This record gives sequence, C-alpha cells and structure tokens, in this order.
Amino acid sequence: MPLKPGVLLFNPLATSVKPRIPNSVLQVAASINGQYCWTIVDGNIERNPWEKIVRLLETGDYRYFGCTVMPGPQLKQAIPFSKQIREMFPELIIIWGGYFASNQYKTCLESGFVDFIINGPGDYAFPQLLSAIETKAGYGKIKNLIYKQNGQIIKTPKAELSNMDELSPLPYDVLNSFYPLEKYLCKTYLGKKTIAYHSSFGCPFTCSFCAVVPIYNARWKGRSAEMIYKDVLYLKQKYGGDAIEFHDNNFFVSEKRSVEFARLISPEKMIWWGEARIDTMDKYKDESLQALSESGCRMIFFGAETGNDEVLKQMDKGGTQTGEQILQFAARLRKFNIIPEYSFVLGTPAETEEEVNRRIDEDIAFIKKIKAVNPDTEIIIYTYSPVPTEGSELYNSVVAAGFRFPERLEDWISPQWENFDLRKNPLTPWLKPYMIDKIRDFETVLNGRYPSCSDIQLSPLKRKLIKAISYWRYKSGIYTSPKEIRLFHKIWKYRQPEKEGF
Ligand code: B12
Ligand code: SF4
Repeated sequence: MPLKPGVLLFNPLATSVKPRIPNSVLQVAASINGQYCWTIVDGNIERNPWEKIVRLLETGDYRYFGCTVMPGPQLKQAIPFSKQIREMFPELIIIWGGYFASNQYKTCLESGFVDFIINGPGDYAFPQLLSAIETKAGYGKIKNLIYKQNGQIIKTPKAELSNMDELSPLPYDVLNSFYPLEKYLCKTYLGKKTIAYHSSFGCPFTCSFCAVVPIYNARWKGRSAEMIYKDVLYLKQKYGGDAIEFHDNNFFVSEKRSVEFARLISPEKMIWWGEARIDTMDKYKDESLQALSESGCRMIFFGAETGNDEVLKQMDKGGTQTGEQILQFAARLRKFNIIPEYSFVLGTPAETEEEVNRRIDEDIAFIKKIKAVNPDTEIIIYTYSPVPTEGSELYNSVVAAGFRFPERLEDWISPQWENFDLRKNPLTPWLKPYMIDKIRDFETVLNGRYPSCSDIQLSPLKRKLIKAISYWRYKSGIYTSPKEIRLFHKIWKYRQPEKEGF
C-alpha cells in the first residue's frame, strides 16, 4: 500500500552544543512509521534549518508540519518558522506538541498559525488526528487534542497512559539515515558516547510549581526494565553508546524497576544518570542503593527545592519531604558513592518583601549546610517561574500577586520572557532586582568554590585556581558582585548543566 502524504517533523534548536537524540520527534515519528512518509529536520544539527524546511516543503510532498516545543530557546525557531510557513504554504497543516504547547495552548492557538495541539503524549493522538484529517472525520473523539472550532477552543479528554512496552520501536536507523546517530551520542561527564533515553511518561506527584503536573495529573507509567535494557544494548552494540542519561521526569518511581534495570545493565559497564525524588529514594533499601551504585549509577538529580518546611508544603512536595531529610539523604548517598545533584527553586512568593528576601537568605545558608555534610553534592539553582497549574495554592498566590503570562505568542520570544523560561530572571512582581542579584551572585561564588564535576572541560589546575579564588567569598559570605569569578567563568566557558545538560 502506498504511504500517505508527508509529515515534516521539526525539532527546533534547544542547545548549540551537544545535540541529544531528539526523542520527542522520534517517538512521534515512531507512531506513524510505515503509514506516512516522514522526515525529521533537527535544528540542533542543521546550520540553516529554515532553508532545509523550505526546500523540503517546496517539493509539494508534505501536508503536515509537526513541531515539538519546550519553553525557552526552542520558541525562537518554532514561532517564526511556523508563522512563515503559514504565509508561504497556507495549505499546510501545522501541529505543535511538547510541554510549552500543551501548557500554553490558548496563546498558541490564538496565534493563527498553529492548527492543532497534541496535549501530552502523541503516540495515539497524532496518527488518529492525521487519519481524521485524511478521511475528513471529526476530531471530537480523539483524546489528548486541543483545537479551535467556530472560534471556540476545544480540549478533548486525556487518554489513559499507554503501555510503553507496546509502543512502536523508535526508528533509530531511519534517524541515522537523516543524521548520523553518532552525532547524537555526545561526550559528557558520564561517558564518551552518551545515549539520551526516555523510559517513562509523567510523574505520580503534584508539585505545585511543576509543568509536568497539568499534563499528566499525577500519573506515571514506565517501560519495563527489560525493554529499556534491550534498547540500550542495541544502541551500544550498533552505535557504540557507552553511557546513559535518562530523560524521564522521575526515573526512580519504582524501586523494583530501578533495581531490575541496575542488575541487567551492570555487566555492560555503562555509567548512568537519572532524575528522582528524595522522599521516594530515601525509602529505598540499602541493598537497592548499593545495586544502583555498583551498576554504574554515578549521579542522581533531585528536586530538593528549599530547606524551608513551610514552603515545601506550599510546593506540595508530597507532604513527606523535609529540610532535615534533604540533609540526611545527602549524607546517606555519600556512603554509596552516588553524587546527589540537588536543584533548588529560590524566589517563591510570600506575603511581604522581607519574607521573600528572608527565605532566599535561609536557602543560601541551607545550601551551605548541605555542602558541609556532603561536599560532592552538585547544586543547581533555579529562580521560581510560575507554570499554569490552575487551582494550586501556589499558582493562586502568583496570580494574586499580579503575575500574568504573555497574551501573544510572539511575546514569548522577547528577551525578558526568554529569561523567564530559563528560570534565571523571571518577571515575577514579588522578586526585586536586588534579590535576583543576590541569588545570581551567590550562585557564581558557589560555582567558583565548588565547580560542577560535570564540566569536563575544566582542567584540574583551573579547578584548583578558581576554588582558591572563591574561597574567601564563600567562607565570609560576601557574595556581592563576584567580578573576578565571573571573569574566569567567562574565559573558561564554565558550563552550567541546568542550561544545556551535561
Ligand atoms: C532533553 C530535554 C532538554 C534538552 C533539549 C534537548 C533537545 N530537544 O535536543 C536540554 C538539556 C537542552 C533542555 C533544556 C531546557 N529544558 Co528541557 N527537557 C528535556 C527533557 C529531559 C526530555 C525531553 C524529551 O526528549 N522527552 C521525551 C519525549 C518522548 O517526550 P515528550 O517531549 O513529552 O514528547 C511526547 C509528547 O509531549 C508529544 N509531543 C512532543 N512533541 C511533539 C510534537 C508533535 C508534532 C506531536 C504531534 C507531539 C509531540 O508526543 C511525544 C510522544 O508521546 C524534558 C523532560 C521530559 N521528561 O520530557 C525537559 C523539559 C521539557 N525541559 C524543560 C525546561 C524548562 C527546559 C529549559 C527551558 C529550562 C531549564 N533550565 O531546564 C531548558 C531550555 C534551555 C534550552 N537551551 O532550550 C521542562 C519544561 C517545563 C515547562 N515549563 O514547560 C521539562 C519538562 C523538564 C521539567 N520537568 O521541568 N531540555
Ligand atoms: S516530583 Fe518532580 S516531576 Fe514530579 S511533580 Fe514534582 S517536580 Fe514535577
């Protein structure tokens, strides 16, 4: 049977260094593989993706333009490209998916150049949508879909999470025919050829600041350990992958699955990394942590968020994570030789300016306490950027404080909103410029005193030097304008893993 009309899937530029396997568009491609003609254009690899897109569209072989969009830099290509495509090829149907599209669907659809949004997983919704368009059937029965009809936005119900073991395999070899797969297996702190792998949907928790919550509503489903192992082994044997970074929102939800995977991967001698919750993993047995460590799990990312129990409650961190536990767990992991990578969210709203400021000071002091119990702990500092978790206590207080998201899609690519996305300088009314400076200054001093072990370009000598230069500031607490440390960071191109990954 001949293949149906073409689908151009675009992965906009997210990082100018170390492109990762574009799992979002690859998984979407898997859902239509063998039924539709498809191609991927990867903005992380192409010098001029726009030229390539136009060249492909001019062939007349494509009826659909699918674009994945996470907040931040991806918008800089997703927005102007989609807009220009609408002008140059008005017949083309433009479909967006990904976290930005799902969470900011109103603004996207109001732009006039996004026709459909896949709300969350696209594995069934996308092929069903294409089939409905091809056969001129209605869309109302397709789950996970958002579109406009007679000027009204229609949001269809959420589908049950799919069984990941039953999804079509990712077409790695087809991707390899567009872009050599080796280009995606990059050198990182974990290995020479690091595989990016995504093994589960969603997350079972409802942290009130998290963009995963409105999409997955506290649901999680993972691929089995055996299937993950098979995929990883394929990438190892065929393409030489030697380390893994798991891109799951919460890889370690199931202790049984984590340990099973650890036992399977152990003989392969691959270093691996993933994301977890402190309260979940603190319940893991010592033998399980030992098994993870022995299997090559070198570092785990945790949302520590803050040492303030009241704020942890407001963040809805499941009700079980406390400041004390965050500290003790950092010490516990040390015994197993697993580096905790703790991320903090500073600058949450409070009733008064003094309170916002006091919390920042307390968190800075707390971070220093963690470093004292386990100096290897990697610290990531984000500034709180609201996500539209309607109905949550935190989001209500954010709206009450006068915060609003942009109303026009194009406003998201203004420099201010780009900083918002990067969680570096949000436009939140309760955070005053002096507080942002304080956070950034402390972060610079901390990164000087304790350079991230994931920056593999920083030689031992440079590390020693910058640590020595930063010592007095870290010790004395005089963080203001650490120009000398910034200069070294600039000259040596210090890499912060939160911006570009490892
Ligand atoms: C890899 C990754 C990155 C990489 C980008 C790599 C790349 N694209 O080449 C890097 C490290 C650069 C990155 C950076 C950032 N990231 Co990021 N990233 C991820 C991560 C870990 C995995 C994405 C992925 O591949 N998922 C696997 C695929 C299969 O899942 P999926 O994307 O959800 O795709 C499914 C559906 O969404 C849908 N779908 C998705 N796209 C499309 C497109 C079409 C056409 C269709 C039909 C369907 C569809 O169908 C897919 C299959 O079911 C996610 C977390 C996660 N687990 O998804 C965060 C995540 C997307 N990132 C996030 C953020 C905030 C960022 C940053 C903006 C900020 C930061 N400091 O972290 C920076 C931006 C900096 C930058 N330079 O862009 C947030 C977004 C949250 C939000 N507010 O919306 C996430 C969710 C992490 C989190 N839990 O907070 N990121
Ligand atoms: S545990 Fe992590 S991924 Fe899950 S809701 Fe909380 S912040 Fe989001």
